[in-house]
Amino acid sequence: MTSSAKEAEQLRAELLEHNYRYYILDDPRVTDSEYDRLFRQLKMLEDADPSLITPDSPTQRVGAKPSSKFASVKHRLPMLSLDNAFSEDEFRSFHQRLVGRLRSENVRLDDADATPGQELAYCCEPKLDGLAVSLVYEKGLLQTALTRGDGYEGEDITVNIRTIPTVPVKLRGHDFPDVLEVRGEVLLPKAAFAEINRSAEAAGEKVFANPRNAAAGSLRQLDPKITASRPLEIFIYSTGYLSNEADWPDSHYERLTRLRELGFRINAEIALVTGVDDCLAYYDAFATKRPELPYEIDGIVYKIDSKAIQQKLGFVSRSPRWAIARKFPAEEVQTRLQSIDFQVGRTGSVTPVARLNPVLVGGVTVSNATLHNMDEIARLDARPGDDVILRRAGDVIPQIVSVIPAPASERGEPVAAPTHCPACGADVVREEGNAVARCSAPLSCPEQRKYSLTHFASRRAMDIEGLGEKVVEMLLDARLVDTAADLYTLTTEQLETLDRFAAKSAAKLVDAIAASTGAPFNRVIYALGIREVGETTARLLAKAFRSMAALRNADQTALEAIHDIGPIVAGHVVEFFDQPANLEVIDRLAAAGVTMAEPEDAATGAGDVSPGGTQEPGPFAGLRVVLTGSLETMTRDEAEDRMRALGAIPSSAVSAKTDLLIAGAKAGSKLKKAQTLGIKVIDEEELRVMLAPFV
Ligand code: I6G
Repeated sequence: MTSSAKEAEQLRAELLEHNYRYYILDDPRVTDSEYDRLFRQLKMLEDADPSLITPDSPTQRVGAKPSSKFASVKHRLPMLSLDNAFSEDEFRSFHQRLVGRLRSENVRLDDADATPGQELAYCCEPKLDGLAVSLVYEKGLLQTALTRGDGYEGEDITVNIRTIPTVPVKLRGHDFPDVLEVRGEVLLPKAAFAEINRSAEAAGEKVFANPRNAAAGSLRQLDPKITASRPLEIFIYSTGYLSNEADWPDSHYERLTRLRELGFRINAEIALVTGVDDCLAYYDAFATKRPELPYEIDGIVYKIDSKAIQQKLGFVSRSPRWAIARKFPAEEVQTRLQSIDFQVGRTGSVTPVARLNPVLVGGVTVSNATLHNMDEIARLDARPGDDVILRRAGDVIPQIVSVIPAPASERGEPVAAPTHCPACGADVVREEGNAVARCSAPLSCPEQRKYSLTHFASRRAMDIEGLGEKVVEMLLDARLVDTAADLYTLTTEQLETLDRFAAKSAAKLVDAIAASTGAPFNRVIYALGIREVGETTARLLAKAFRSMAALRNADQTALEAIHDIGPIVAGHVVEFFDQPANLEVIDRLAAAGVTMAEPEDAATGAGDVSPGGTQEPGPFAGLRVVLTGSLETMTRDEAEDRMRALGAIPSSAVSAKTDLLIAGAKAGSKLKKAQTLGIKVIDEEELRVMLAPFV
C-alpha cells in the first residue's frame, strides 16, 4: 500500500469515527473546523489520485448523477403498518387481548405469578412523523435503501439516502451479518422545515404543508444534490431481514442497542418498561414533552419486547398483533382570524370560511377553516381580529373550537349573513329549520354551473375525456354552453375559437362528448348532480326505477320504499324533478341520445349497477367499507373500484354496520364516528398493503 493510500485509509477511519461520535453518540471529540480540515485533506488525496476513492468514503455521500426515475424493488420481508389506539382504554384492551391470547396458548410470561396483566415487557418509543424506509447492508456496506411503498415493493432511493449524514454508509466494527436490514424513519426537524418554507416563500415557490411532506419531497428528488441540501435525519427503529437471525438477542430493546453499536442512530428516548402502568406513564410524559421536541411525533409505539413472543402472536390484517401506536389527541393552537368569507359549493350551499394567519397544527399548515354556517359563527361569536383556537387531529379537518375575543377597540363587526350569492349575486335563501344557506339560482350561478358541468363530465359520471374544470370554465366564459345539454350541440368550429383548441383537439372533444351518450343509466343519474345522490344511490335508483321516465314520476313514498334511501335523499330527488328547468335539460339530453333507461336484458340491473359485486374473494369479501378523507396515491374512485372487485361493499355513510373505515388525509366526522363506534380504521398505506397482492 502506498503512503497516500495508507493516509487516505486512516483519514476515512478517523472521519467515520468522528461522524459516529457526533451523530450517533451526540458526543463529539473534535471541533467542526477540525473535522472540515480532515475532510479536505482526504478530498485532496482523492482528487490527486481517484483510485484512492472507496464507496464508503465520507466524500462520496453525494456522488450519483440525477436520475430520471426511481426503480421499484421488492422488500425481502413485507414492511407492515401499525394498528392504532386512540385512548387509554383502547391501549388497555390491546394489552388485555395479548395477555389473554398468550395465557390461552400457555405461553410462559416472565413472571406468571405477577398481577395479571402486569408482566409483559414493552419497548416504548415516540412515533416519529416521518417516512418509513428500509436499509439493506451487505458485508457492512449500505447496498439498497427503499421506501415502504405498498409494503411489498418500494422505490429505490439509495443515492438519496446516502446523503443523510446520520445514515452510516459503512457499519462499525466487524461483527455484523452478511446481510443486515434495518428499518427506520426519515424526518425533517421542525426548525429545518420552518427554514425550508421560509426560503421557498421568499423565492415565490410552493411551501410544504408539513414536515412529513417536506421530508418525502426531499427524499424523492431525482437529483441527490437537492436531497443533500435538506437537513434530513434518520432514526432506526427495528431490524428487518438478518442473514444470521438466530445470533441476535431475543429482546427488541437489546437489538436496538446492538444496532447503535454498529453505527445506527437510535432514538435515545426509547425505553423498556414492564406492565401497563409504566406504558401509560411513558405516554403521559411525552404528551407533555411533545411541543419541546425538535421533531414532530404523533403518538407512542409500544412493542412486546420479546421476539419469541412476537412470533407467537403473529399478525392480523397486515399489522403485527404485538405492537400498537397510541396516537395523541388533536393538537390545539391559537391563531388570528383575519376575515370571514363566503364560498358557494356545487349544490349552492353558501358556507362561511375563516381566513386565518397560517399556523402549524397537527403537522399541517392551516390558513383556512370552515365555519360551517351562520349558526356556528353566532355560537362562537367569531369576528375578524379575534384569536381562535384551532384543533386538528393527525388526519382530521381543522376545526375552530373557540374564540378569544380581541379587545373591544380592535374587534371587527359581527359578520352578517350573506343576502346575495358571492358568485352570481342572486338571492341567498335559508330554508326553515335548515342551517345551510343556499344560492337560489342553481342553473345560472356560474360557480354552481362550473361545478355541475365538471361533475357531469367527470370520469365516474359521463366520462368525457378532455372536459375538465379549465375547459368547462372556457366554455362558460365564451357562453358556448349554459347547461349540460348544450354540450351535445357543440361543434368543432365553435371549439376552435377557444384558446388551446386546434382542429384535432376540438374534434377529439366533440367525439368524446358524442361517445358519452352511451354511458350507463346509473351514471347518467349520478351525472345530474342531484343533492346527496352519489354513485351508490344512483345505482340503487337505476336498479329500482329502470328508466328516467319512471324515476321522474316517483314520489317520496316510492323513493323511501327503496332499501337504503331515507327521507332526506328521497326529498332531494323529488325536489330535483320538480324543477321545470331540470326537466328541460333532461329532455334535451334524451333528444341528444343520452341513455335514459337500463338495458332491456339487464333484468337484475347487474353489471355496473351491482353494489359490491364480488368477482374475487379476498381480504374485503363481504366487508362494508367507507372511504373518507383524501388519498395521495390513488383516487377514491379507484380505491373503491379495487375494493369492490375484491368483494367489498363500499358505502358513503358510517353506521354500526360498517366493517372498515379507510381514513385518508383530512378525514373528519366519519373518522370520529367510526372511532366512537369502535369500527376498525386503517390509513391509506395499510389499504395499499391490503390491495397490493391483487394488482
Ligand atoms: O410505521 C412504523 C413506525 C414506527 C412502524 C414501527 C415503528 O416502530 C417505532 N414498527 C413497526 C413494527 C411497524 N411500523 C410495522
